[in-house]
Amino acid sequence: MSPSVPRRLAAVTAVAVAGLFAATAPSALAAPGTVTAPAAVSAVAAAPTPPDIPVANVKAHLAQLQSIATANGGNRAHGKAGYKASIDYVKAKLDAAGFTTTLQTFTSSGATGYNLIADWPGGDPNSVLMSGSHLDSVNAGPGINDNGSGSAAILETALAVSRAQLQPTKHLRFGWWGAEELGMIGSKYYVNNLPAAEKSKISGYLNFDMIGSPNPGYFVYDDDPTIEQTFKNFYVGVGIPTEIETEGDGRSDHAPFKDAGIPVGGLFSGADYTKTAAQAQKWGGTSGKAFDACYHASCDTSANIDDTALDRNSDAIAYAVWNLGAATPVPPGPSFENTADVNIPDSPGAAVTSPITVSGVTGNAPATLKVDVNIVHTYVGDLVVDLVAPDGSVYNLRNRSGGSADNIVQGFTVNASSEVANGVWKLQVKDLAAQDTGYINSWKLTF
Ligand code: DTR
Ligand code: CA
Ligand code: ZN
Ligand code: ZN
Repeated sequence: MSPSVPRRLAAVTAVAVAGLFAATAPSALAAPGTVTAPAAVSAVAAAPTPPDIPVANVKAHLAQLQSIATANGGNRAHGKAGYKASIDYVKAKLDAAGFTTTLQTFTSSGATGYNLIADWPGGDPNSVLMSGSHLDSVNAGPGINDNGSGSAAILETALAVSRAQLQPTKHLRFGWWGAEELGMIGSKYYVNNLPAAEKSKISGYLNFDMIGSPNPGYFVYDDDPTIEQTFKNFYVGVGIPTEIETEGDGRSDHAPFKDAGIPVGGLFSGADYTKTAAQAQKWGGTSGKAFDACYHASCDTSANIDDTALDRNSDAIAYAVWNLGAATPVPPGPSFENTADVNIPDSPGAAVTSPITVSGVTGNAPATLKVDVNIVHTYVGDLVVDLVAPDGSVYNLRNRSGGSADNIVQGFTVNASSEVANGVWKLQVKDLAAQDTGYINSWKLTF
């Protein structure tokens, strides 16, 4: 039976080796509200390389939002003058840059709310990559980190798209949501009022809510694996370790999109949770202190921003928009393969293993570790197939399933985020029923 080492209840999902984003069905956004005619967009070759987003530009937008709050009772909350002034500021920048903007109105708590949707002309209208942030603050303060930071970063990314006259394969759309602090009212209104045919065109939604926290962490949403991998690839590239954002499910504007079956992802630098000593060790900052001690407070002002985190996350947003918007999706992380044949002794033989030595991967394995298995064997119902981590933890991939079918050629996604990546991983196979034999042909790990 199964080996003596502890068996983890593995979050293992057997997946076909699928495409990155499903192609989806035709035509442009049909959102309600007034539409401002776009400036003409000249056909210029798209810049394949993601740009560096000038953090000074992002901070200039934050300074404007701060001024707006100061001039309007100290906040930019739903239903208040400061929010509408914030929307007007962002819209003016986008109109001037050639975006097609739509102001969507809704009512919540007896006040008019506003969503701003901006479409970059061109790209495949059947495959829309959307980025969004809520623009409203709480009543208590100006909301510069929560969520001026996300709003300013995607605004500057949109302006960078215009500066580059980018011509991505996908159609790019950006959204600034109202009344998130009241319970994601604006984003829910947008998704709920999007016809089903329009929803199915959105190949991915990227959410950015608090990305400049003064005591920052670097968290990546663990939702769509491709989007998650894209952000992780960026941070591997700049040598910053990341963690999975675990408490964000349902807590920001990606939730309505996820509930509608749209692939989602995003970045987060932390709110009122406390930074641990281990996190301070890898990210700097102060352990035992909140990532953002001014969360939902009057002190969430222009001074409540870590410029480095804002800069890195803004660049990560551009990296994701350029790569996920491109025809060729972002390549997965590093992979390691063993193609040596290993015979599987017929029952009651011992389990056999095929080793892969992983090196050069920073930190832990991902929650979406890809395991591709190729086993030549008649009657695969005989077989128990496990992934064994370097510390001996066992993740069951198959347990005598498949009956009389022959051969296993299958991809699995394993949540191996608690395992150190580097070390010797093993594919372990045991034949538990007499007759029918075979061998491990090859297997591969992709991080
Ligand atoms: N609810 C958001 C802040 C927030 C708290 N946890 C997460 C996780 C992921 C994104 C955002 C958040 C707000 O107060 O706007
Ligand atoms: Ca930058
Ligand atoms: Zn908030
Ligand atoms: Zn927020």
